[in-house]
Amino acid sequence: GHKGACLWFEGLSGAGKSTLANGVESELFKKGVKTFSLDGDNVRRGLNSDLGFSESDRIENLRRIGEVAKLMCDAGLVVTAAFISPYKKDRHLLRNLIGSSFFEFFVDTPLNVCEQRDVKGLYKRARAGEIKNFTGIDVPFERPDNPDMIINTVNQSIDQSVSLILDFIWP
Ligand code: GGZ
Repeated sequence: GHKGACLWFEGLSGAGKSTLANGVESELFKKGVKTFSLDGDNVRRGLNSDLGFSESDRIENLRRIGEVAKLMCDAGLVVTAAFISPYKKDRHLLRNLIGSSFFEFFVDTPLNVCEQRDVKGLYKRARAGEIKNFTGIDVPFERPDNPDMIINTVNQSIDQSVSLILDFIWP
């Protein structure tokens, strides 16, 4: 069997984190690798349904996800996690928790591009003041200093990024 790993995708809402995680997951599936994907849709509705978007709730959100990812990793799964993860401190904690099988992919899509895409109309609502504490609008995203890879979704296709990620994990 293969060794577990945690592939962590961070960046703004609408940056393309889930799309990339899904792309990586389907390539791994073809190779017979067992994966599990964690994202807002499956975690914030269940395990973390008591949490919102205040700073302390986000910290707790990521802490719990990290613990779950670690368990799955220990079970030999390749876990993909797609969360904004806006604070440096929490990303450091995750790396310390999970250790050498933690890989950090910064999906570096600029705010103006995410805002133009606005797939879910959330930026529009945040600009209108209907959503408070929206990352990139009225609360910050702290750019990582040293991610394992920076992914450019503007000049590079999803397929190209997915291949680079796979080459990086299994050279
Ligand atoms: C940021 C928000 C907010 C606020 C709801 N700020 O594009 P989406 O919709 O599907 O992804 C975003 C998701 C962010 O949740 P995370 O668990 O990834 O965030 S964190 O890592 O900071 O805990 C967005 C939606 O939830 N959403 N309100 N105020 N994104």
